[in-house]
Amino acid sequence: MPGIRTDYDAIVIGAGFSGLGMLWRLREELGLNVRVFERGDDVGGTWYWNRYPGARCDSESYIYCFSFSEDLLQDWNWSGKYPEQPEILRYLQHVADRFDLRRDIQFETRVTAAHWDEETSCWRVTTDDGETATAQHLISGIGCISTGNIPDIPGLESFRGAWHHTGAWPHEGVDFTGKRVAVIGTGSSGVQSIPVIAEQAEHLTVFQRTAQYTIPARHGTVDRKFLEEQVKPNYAEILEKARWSAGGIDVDFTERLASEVTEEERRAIYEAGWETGGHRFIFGSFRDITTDLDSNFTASEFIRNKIRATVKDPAMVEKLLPLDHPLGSKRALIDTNYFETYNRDNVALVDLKKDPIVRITETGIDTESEQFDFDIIVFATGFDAMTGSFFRMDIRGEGGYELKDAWAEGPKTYLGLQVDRFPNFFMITGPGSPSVLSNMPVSIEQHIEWIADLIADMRERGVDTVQPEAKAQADWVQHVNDVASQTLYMQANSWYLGANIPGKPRVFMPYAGGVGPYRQKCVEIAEAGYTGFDFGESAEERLAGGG
Ligand code: N01
Repeated sequence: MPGIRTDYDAIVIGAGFSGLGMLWRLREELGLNVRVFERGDDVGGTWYWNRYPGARCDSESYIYCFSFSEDLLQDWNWSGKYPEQPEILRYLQHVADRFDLRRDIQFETRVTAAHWDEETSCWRVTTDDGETATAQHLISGIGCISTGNIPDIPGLESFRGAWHHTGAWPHEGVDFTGKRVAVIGTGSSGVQSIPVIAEQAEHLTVFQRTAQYTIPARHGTVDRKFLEEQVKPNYAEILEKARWSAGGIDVDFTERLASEVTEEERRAIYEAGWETGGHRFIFGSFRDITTDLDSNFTASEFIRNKIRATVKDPAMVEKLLPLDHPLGSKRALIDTNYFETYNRDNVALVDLKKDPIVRITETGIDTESEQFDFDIIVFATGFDAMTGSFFRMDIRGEGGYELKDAWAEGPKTYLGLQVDRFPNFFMITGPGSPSVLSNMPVSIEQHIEWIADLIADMRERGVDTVQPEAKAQADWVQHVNDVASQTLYMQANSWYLGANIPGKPRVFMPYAGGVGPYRQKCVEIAEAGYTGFDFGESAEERLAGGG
């Protein structure tokens, strides 16, 4: 083994899906000494923080899981068709307990800095308790969507009521009974929480900047028969199919084109998709919805007609109709009673494009034309996604090069896994990987396995360091852009592009080439001896060179 003396072989940041899986693999498969730092007081990551009402995942539960243990797959039983936040958190707690992971996790500890020490070829990690620890490898499991975006609206500090961001929800919950509530934002978190809050609050006012397409989730209890007869006996095949699919799920995308069928047939297909619900509405109806604007229009218009048919007040309908971006160019949404909620007497909707927020006052929110009084304001305003959580830490690579500077024009990575001049620093679901465009656990596990294999390979060869070659990284960044430019994603202001954060460079951050093709590239690169990666000298080479 290389002669590096460190406190740990690897330090992992975060104890969500990524951190837990990485810890298990490095410790149990490679026998490494690993430390995980987690800022929360328990495991769970996203599912620890996002406890807002209605929070659930929109991957179906049987596929939202770790695959590293067949026993775990067989033993765990989800109760909902889609897994709900409390249950996902219980699942991750169960994993932590079952595999005895907690003993290597230091909770309530935030990593504030990580500096590469060239002398000793290791990472020196500082935490908010002022301690430092060293490790040969530093692995980020901080998630892509974990730094909340609270818009800089003047006056928030003067508000005398309570306010909460969906991504940092109080553990004791929020009682909306008898309260006048504002929800700002209508992305995934807003669309999930608005119907639930409306049922409890005395009055709810939704502040909407962009009208959304959303499809009924048709959520319910899990189909036990399907689970017992079709999923459990075939888990290995199901997961293998998901690994090589476009989105990390085990369903076949249709090959049918919207232009190939008559209008009547098209409507019938959309109707059937609407009844089935969930994302199948998109990938089960026509292949070209997400690539061809004319085909996309047929699906968009179908949804607009559903809004017109569902919402009774024509003035409300006008505000709710998404007209300024194609379906699927922002994160696709699925919901339970979202549009129906706007038929309730206790719900109002403000169109911020016509009547923007001017300030928050002691008692509520002022828009250009109205004053509103509230007891509680909910910010469902999303996240400084993909890069924000990295920038909260002072990460410095070779020669003190700061990650903030390396990414000043937008994130630059090789495969979303590593950054040039940041040796032995790995990212699970980093920018430039398919992560957020996929069923996350499948993408997370692919990264975990790939990183662990690379570290094992380095140890076998007695190599101390690895980082991407500048050219390989530049080519990958170009490829990520080229692929994105062929999609409809470029036609909306979304957090994929950093458009939700004022001043953030407008760069499409995830890799839109699909989970399976991405996996294939990663496999080929590894099999060819890690093309595009630059390895430091092996111990043998150093000895031969007299070093
Ligand atoms: O955040 P978002 P999110 N003034 O950025 C609006 C995952 N997730 O927390 O569209 C007024 O999507 C903003 O408006 P606009 C999932 O990947 C998954 O909902 O930018 N409004 C938008 O309406 C998801 O995509 C699940 O014009 C402002 C909203 O706030 C990601 O997390 C559940 C504003 C933010 O929407 C983020 O979702 C939840 C401002 N200054 C989350 N700034 C599931 O799996 C922003 N907005 C189901």
